[in-house]
Amino acid sequence: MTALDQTYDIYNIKMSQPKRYTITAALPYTNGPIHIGHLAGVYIPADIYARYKRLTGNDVAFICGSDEHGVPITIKAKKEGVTPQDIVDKYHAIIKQSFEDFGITFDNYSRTSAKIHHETASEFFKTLNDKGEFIEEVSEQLYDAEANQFLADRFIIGTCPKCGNEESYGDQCENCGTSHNATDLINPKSAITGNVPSLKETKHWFLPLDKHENFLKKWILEDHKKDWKSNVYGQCKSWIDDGLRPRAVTRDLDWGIPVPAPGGEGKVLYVWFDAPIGYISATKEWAEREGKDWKPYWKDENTKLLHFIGKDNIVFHCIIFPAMLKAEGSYILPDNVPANEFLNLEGNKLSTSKNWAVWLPDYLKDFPDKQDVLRYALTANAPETKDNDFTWKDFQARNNNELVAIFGNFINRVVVLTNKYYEGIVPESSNFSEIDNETLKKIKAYPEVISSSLERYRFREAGQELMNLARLGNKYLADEEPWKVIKQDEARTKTIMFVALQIASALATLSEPFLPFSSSKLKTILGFENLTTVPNWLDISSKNVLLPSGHEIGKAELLFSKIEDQEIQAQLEKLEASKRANEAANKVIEPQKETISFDDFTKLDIRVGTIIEAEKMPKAKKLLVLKVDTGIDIRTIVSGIAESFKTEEIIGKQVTVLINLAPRKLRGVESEGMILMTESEDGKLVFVNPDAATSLATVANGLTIS
Ligand code: B3M
Ligand code: ZN
Repeated sequence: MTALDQTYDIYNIKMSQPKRYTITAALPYTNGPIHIGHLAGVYIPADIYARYKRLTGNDVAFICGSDEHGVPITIKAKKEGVTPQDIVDKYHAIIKQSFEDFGITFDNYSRTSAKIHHETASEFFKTLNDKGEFIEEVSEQLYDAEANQFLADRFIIGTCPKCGNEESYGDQCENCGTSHNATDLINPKSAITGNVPSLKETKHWFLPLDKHENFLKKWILEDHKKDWKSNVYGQCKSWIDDGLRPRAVTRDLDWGIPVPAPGGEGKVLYVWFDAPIGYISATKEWAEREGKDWKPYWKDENTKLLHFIGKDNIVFHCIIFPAMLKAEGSYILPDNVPANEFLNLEGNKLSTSKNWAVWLPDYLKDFPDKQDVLRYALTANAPETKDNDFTWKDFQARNNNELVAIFGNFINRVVVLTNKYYEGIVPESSNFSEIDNETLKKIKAYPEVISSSLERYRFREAGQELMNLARLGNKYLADEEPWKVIKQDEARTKTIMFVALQIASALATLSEPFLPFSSSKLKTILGFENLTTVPNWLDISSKNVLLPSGHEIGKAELLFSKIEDQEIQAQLEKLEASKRANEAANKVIEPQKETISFDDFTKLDIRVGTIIEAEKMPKAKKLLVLKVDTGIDIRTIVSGIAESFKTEEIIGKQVTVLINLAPRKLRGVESEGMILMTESEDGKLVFVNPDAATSLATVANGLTIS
């Protein structure tokens, strides 16, 4: 905590002084579009926070950009036969567009291939090098002789020494989150050739984390024990407890920022060395454009620096980057790193390689005006303290039962009735009842209630509090029933509508960080642009009237619309279909088996038979017990097709049978032959069909033993 925070209660925003905030969101790797997991974990909370800080009068620099170096990008380029620059150009544009589409209000979205970043990162490295903050060391690193290349980071796959995951990368295990050196991996293999690597000597620059251990211990384990989230604190503690070791910050690669030091030829900065400096470069770029000075945002002790990230980035933002900043000496350190856990999708881990994801460009195609719905559903389900699951059913329920039925319904009633009774003019109020006074008092408390959640990075809670304000509005109307009262008491009806309009105005303002598109629509409906003073966040708790009598509002417009069951079903089917297509695309095509002689072939006695009975084999998922009429006899054949066919659909079916296969017992049942099966293009098991005009020679090609 800075001295300023101790003077002003940070949870009491009325008293707090405007501050300067540098808010960063993890720079996405530019090797693919972004999906809902990224949005939920990093960009939505960061945007809510940045918007909220701006609305409460603070000076905010909200910074992000594309992370364009690193091995995943070179791997993708290799796969597609294009240059790494082609890859980053393509995805930088797509990702930037997605952020704009979802209303993420970065002050600057830069990229690490920008000149200003190359210069800033090189300078940073040189400063540390000149100060003697690195160790230069020749060591043995993993080398792929066939690819003629050192194997850094994701070019190497092996068993994680900590959790035993066999698919860990050289720099980090995605299963347990541990960050390690490539040489720590057990059974390492080259991701390029699959070869077992050899060791070869090479020189690198190492950041001696052990040298910073005392500082890190005090700064994290003592100073931030209370205010950092427990998942973040816990990861840092276990890292420090395991003992800190020097980490190489250079790599033998050709894609990245060249090492600016003698002997650095052919080497680049490690992506995790340059990427966080990207936050600084992006701030510089923004300040230059805006005619501002960038330095206070990174060097003034009164600035709050916050990093919004996912849990796999914790060590880099809490240990390595702070050690770099400390070693450099002129920078502030992060005040907080509110990292989130992971979001799952329909019960499974989000996965780019398995195409188990909802990509933002795809979502927008299907729901072109529902950005706020996704923002809301992801906030309501944010993986703040543990991994969480996104389901399309929950998404639908959040929309239909909350946004439409509570928020939208309340606004609609207020606007329709105001137009109907008073031609859209806010009526005069008279004699507030006890309930009115209580309701007006409750409205005043909301900014602080929501702020208090946001200040503690509890975005789910904050989003629910916002919905509670809409609930308050709905309940007020349901209890006061202006549509009934108007028949007997005009003055009372006016007061009820006046109060309801104040709730609507508070909602318009307080919803802005969460539902920016709907908030702006609602402000237009309420005619905010014609107000002399537009209510801001702080006004709501201090002013008695937000929308004055005599002010004219606009016509009703739907803020949210119902999502039907078929739309949800379509999304579920789309997800399954893309997973299947991906499995088919990744299917390994078996090489041709050894040639057999014609004599061998003629030994096979293949006939057309008819299935006359079919039963499931008890306690066996895959097996069916069939009775097949072969033309010479009726025999039992056990076939492993139970997962692809129902018993009733195959009875009477003509099939191709190999009848002179030596009998074999399967689960105690003797099988006297084999039904010939093959796979269709989409990977489904199909019978080798005796009706089709296929010669046995082609049929036999690709037979599956079933
Ligand atoms: N690009 C990792 C990631 O996308 C990385 C973040 C960099 S933040 C400086 O998970
Ligand atoms: Zn692991």
